Amino acid sequence: MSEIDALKIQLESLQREALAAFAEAEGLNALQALRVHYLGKKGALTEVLKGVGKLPPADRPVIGKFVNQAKQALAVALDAMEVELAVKAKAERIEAERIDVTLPGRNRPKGALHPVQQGLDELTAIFAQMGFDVAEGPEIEDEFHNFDALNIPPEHPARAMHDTFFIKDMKNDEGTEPMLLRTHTSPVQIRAMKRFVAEGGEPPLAVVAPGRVYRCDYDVTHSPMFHQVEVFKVDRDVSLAHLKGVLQHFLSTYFEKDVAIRLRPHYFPFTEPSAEVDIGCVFCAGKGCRICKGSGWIEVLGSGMIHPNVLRSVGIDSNEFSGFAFGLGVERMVMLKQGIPDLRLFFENDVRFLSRMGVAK
Ligand code: 2U9
Repeated sequence: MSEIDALKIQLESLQREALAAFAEAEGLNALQALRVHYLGKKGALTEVLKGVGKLPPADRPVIGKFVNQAKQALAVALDAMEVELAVKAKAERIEAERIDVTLPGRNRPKGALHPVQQGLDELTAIFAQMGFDVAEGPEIEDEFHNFDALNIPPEHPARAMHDTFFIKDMKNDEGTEPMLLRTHTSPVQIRAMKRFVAEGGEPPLAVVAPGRVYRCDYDVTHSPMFHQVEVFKVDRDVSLAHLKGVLQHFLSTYFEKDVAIRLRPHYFPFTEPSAEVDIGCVFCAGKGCRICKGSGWIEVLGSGMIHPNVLRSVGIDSNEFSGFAFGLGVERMVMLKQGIPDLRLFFENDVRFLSRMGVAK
């Protein structure tokens, strides 16, 4: 066999082998490796070309043309295969990333205010709607605003009853008063009245004071931190009848029905006369049940006519003006309205409870 025929056969077999390898290439990287292997500078075809040098010069153009045709054929086959593999790779990627747009969306739990905050807002709004100004004040108070100004002098048993958290080694700015965590929101009312008088105001003055209060007390019905809403109105000729009218409107609005109310005489140092206020039991409509202990009535708040000493302590003339005041525990009101059996549920932050109350619905 002539040298040139041997080279031709070698080339044909190389071409067959290459085309078969291209057809079986697994991916674009493998194909690129094959391109280098057959057509690269040190590739198989180049090796064959080296043999051309050994041919007689007359034969060289013939075999040169043959080699170029083989090169061309391999390049075309590689390009075609590359397109095929790229299309396949894209199709696979699309399949892998496929999303079903008809699936329903994932529900994200919705947040909401804590039930106590919802209660505070709801209660405050009722009074704001009736024309009471909303006032807030410091949770760390001095003894004067928390006790003395409210007709609770030192040694008064009411001070002991409040189970106060005193703040060790802390005095007011003047260095004259011990400091404490307020045991009720009444000091906010005192500050509101004092500011009003200092600014030359003349009653009427009507204020609602919502907020957090503290007492060193912890059992089934008491938490060391709880919330109050306190309300007062001062004007000429304010009477118990005004108190009763405001209470009737407030309690019927809050409980969303015509509740019966009754005032029972009581004692508070800051009001005279004082009364505890009951509503007809919202659970048994007055028939008597476990919640109202068979009485048909539930105690909801404390109230009275502001004591002349309290008015005097803020510079309001008690001969000219009178006022009513009342205070309520927010947790208790929310428990009664929502039928919550245990005060501690408010503070445990168990999502099963919170979600029933409007959080994470
Ligand atoms: C001023 C004058 C008088 C507010 C009042 C009560 C009666 C009362 C309790 C209810 C449940 C507190 O949260 S509770 O434990 N409050 O019984 N509060 S009269 O009297 C005031 C307030 C401010 C200047």
